[in-house]
Amino acid sequence: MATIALVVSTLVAVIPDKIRSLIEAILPAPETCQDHPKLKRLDLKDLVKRSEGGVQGSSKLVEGSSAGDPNYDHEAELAIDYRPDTAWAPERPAAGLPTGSRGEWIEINFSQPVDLHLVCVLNGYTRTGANKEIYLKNAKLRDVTLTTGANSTTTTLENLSVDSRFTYQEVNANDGLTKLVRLTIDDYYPAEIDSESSEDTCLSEIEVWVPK
Ligand SMILES: [Ca+2]
Repeated sequence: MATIALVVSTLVAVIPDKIRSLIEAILPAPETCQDHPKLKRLDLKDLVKRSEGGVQGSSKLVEGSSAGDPNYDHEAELAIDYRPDTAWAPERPAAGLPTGSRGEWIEINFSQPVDLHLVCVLNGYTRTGANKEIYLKNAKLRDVTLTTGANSTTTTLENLSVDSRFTYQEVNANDGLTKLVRLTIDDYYPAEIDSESSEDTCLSEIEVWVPK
């Protein structure tokens, strides 16, 4: 399939513009986090604000006593606030229990079914400037299960380098109407720099895309 797509795209590149636009109009539109001419991103933050949707996590990390500060209080809403520098993270495992966040989840519920076509994530704790090291000091999602109603699909996310950390990644999803999108952490990439936050598995953003 990839070979056919390559041949078609090569042919499209060398033919006149008018014919090319006709061919592009009948080809299926790409549905990726970077190229989505026929899809739009649902404004999850606004849905939550209007009580037409809700987001929750299986747990949340609270560092110290700074409840309410997004640098320390990692609630699920921080994964839908369009800010790469804020992240949801489940609570740290209790001392003596296995390290990691396996089985923890973040879930988005809608009051009306949405026509799901694409789910994208900004993985890890994506900070800028001098704080970019924080990306390496926290764990990232590796294997995830996306559940929509009765359906579920699995994806292994890439372990992006610190320089590529702002790249959104696609999560495999079954297309179709759903009132639920749940992302469960099956496994994680450990932090690359040892620190007190090494056991925190972070998700900076999750997006849901539907037809325009
Ligand atoms: Ca965020």
